[in-house]
Amino acid sequence: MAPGPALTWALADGIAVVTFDLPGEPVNKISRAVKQDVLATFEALERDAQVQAVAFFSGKPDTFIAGADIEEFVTLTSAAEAERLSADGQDLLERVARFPKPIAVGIHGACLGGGLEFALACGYRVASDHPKTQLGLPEVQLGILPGAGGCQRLPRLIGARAALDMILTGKVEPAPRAFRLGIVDELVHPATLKDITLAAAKRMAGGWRTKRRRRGGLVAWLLDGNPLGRQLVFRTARKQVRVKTGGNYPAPLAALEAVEHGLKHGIREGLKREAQLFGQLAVTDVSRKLVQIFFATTALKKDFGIPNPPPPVAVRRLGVVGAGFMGSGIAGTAVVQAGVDVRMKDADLPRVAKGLAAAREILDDRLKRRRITRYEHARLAALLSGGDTYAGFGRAELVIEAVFEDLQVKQQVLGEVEAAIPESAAFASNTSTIPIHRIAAAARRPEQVIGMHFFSPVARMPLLEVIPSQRTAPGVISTAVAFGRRLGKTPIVVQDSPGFWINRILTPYMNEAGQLLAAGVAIEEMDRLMVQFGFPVGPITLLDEVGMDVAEKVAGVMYDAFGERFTPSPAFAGMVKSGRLGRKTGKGFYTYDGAKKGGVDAAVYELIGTQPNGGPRPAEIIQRLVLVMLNEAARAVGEGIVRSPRDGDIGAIFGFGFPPFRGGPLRHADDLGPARIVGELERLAERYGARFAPCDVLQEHARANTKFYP
Ligand code: T1G
Repeated sequence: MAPGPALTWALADGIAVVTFDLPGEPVNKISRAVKQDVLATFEALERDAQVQAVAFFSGKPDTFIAGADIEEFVTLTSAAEAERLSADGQDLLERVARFPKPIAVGIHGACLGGGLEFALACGYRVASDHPKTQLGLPEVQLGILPGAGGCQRLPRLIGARAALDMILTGKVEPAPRAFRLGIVDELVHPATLKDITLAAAKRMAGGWRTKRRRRGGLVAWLLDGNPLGRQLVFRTARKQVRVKTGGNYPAPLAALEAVEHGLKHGIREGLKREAQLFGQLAVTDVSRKLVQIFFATTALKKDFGIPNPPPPVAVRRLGVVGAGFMGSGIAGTAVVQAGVDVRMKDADLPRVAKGLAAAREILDDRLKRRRITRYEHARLAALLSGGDTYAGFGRAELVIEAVFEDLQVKQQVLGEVEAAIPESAAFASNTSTIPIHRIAAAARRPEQVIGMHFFSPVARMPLLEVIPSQRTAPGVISTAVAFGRRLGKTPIVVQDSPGFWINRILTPYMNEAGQLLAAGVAIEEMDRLMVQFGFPVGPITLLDEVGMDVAEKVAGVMYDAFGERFTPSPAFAGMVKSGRLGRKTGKGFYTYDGAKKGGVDAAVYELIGTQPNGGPRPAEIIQRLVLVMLNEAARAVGEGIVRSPRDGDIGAIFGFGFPPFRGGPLRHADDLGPARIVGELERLAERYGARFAPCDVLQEHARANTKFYP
């Protein structure tokens, strides 16, 4: 079988230097064709007597191997076919693991899924100490499990606990941590990766083999090293997974079973069970949805939201006005993610100092979690500065304001910033509701004004709404989108309309939560039901996190803009008056002891004038909350608030945690079926009012039997 084009090799002093470089593809991925190629190449290497050992590298600049070709999953039609795909992958890597000549692998860039499984099948792993070199088995994030031996080889290499920690979360480890865990044998400077890997192959050709010691000392021996200890590990992990997934994501439990089965019954039985479980998972609707989200997010990585986007301006200095919770979050994230110079400004120095300290906490947290070194921490901290004047703004390419959510205040800041920055610089508002054209109405250079709406906490929330006004220059749009990506965010470009996308669809949901409270639904019951539905937290907890004052402000702006349909719930009014703003004031609907959240504060029922005596049945509670959101989402799509259902769904998932396994509000609407939704909404409208009246878009889909996704 002639070797395919993806793998090439050359002999160097008895070492076959193999390079994997998939032609025409930005990343290396293992498709059926590549598997054939690998098999043919290894046959040739085995046959060639001059080959004493193999050194394996990627020819790609930033990726080693990104895993199996995810596009092949989409075509799978049965669990049996998927099981076959997994078993084929296992057979290939079994061939590599049993190859009669030693294999050393040099890893630079992303080494994920089947890519790491390949490396685990090799005899020696060298990794470059570079931010791009990341290792992990992220399969559960695609609703599947590591199906090419990863559930067998990783636990045997680093112990059950450390392996489960990676496999059950799908988290990706930077190279230094992968070295500390024992996944890679050597961590080297990128420039020396090739030589050191070749040297290792040479040593192995001479019979040398590395001695790997089990890490973690006595605890590791007690827990990982014997069946009893492992039983405890699996029991604990199973409990944690059930709580975390809420039973909505079958992959982590299946992966746990594949690991446990293999450690109990041996690698052969483990591989069989692994392939079986992979087969079952790969054809589930959950996996299909998560794979759709993967491709949507990778497509969004290249999409600037406008046709023919001009090249973005590279932001080297960022100005941030407003050193409060959002401003300091933006400043800290900009320094740690993009490494840009950040100048903060607020009304007085004590506020600036507080903001700088909060921004530095984001760096401290990265240091504590060993994501950056002490040296990097010091270097990045030096990029942060601030004052109570606009000194230093003269060199900024971009300024983001995060001041009080008030039009006049924002217009005043805009005027001050325009006077301090170069004409070519852009001004972005972090407003969450106020239309950008209204803020820009006071601008001298309205074409340089745009909205960049971050979500709290900024360092953790992945979504960024980029909102151009009609007058915003295309170059400012691409600059905002590109800068958002450098902050590690997924930007979606949305229309300049009150509440943009996220608050447009979230506000009716929050108002309905207020209506249900007033109808006697208990706070913890409502939150429990929506967590069960798949949200990370329920609507009432979310209100406490966001802050009742912010929620009230948003609800007011939305009511002014859209009228009766957005009537704020009377239940919430008393909260702000009584100073119960939520977590930030230590009391809201729930009690808080410092950062620790307590139970519901029963006193709020009296405050909002209701008693938790039941209200509608659970199914109707969920239905009212979800359908009022889907209805508004459909209406907003009809108005072009988002450019595609894809952007809308990714926005809702990344913006406020709409359940990923449901694919987002618009995919979920497609699954429920527009006709059924219209019927239910009409029933709810009759009973509870016009806010449930089905929108034209849904009625049209119902009439034409069409969906958001063709
Ligand atoms: N399969 C198919 N296409 C892939 C791919 C993959 N594994 N990885 C990337 N792409 C495409 C992507 O869609 C995009 O396409 C282009 O490559 C560049 O990607 C048996 C079964 C590697 C960190 O989950 O995390 O192995 O838009 O824009 O920002 O156990 O891509 O150009 O047409 O994202 O530099 C497990 C997925 C698979 C890793 C690079 N692997 N990939 O990020 O580029 S399951 C993963 C990533 C598995 C085994 C199982 C990232 C990246 P297009 P990009 P990037």
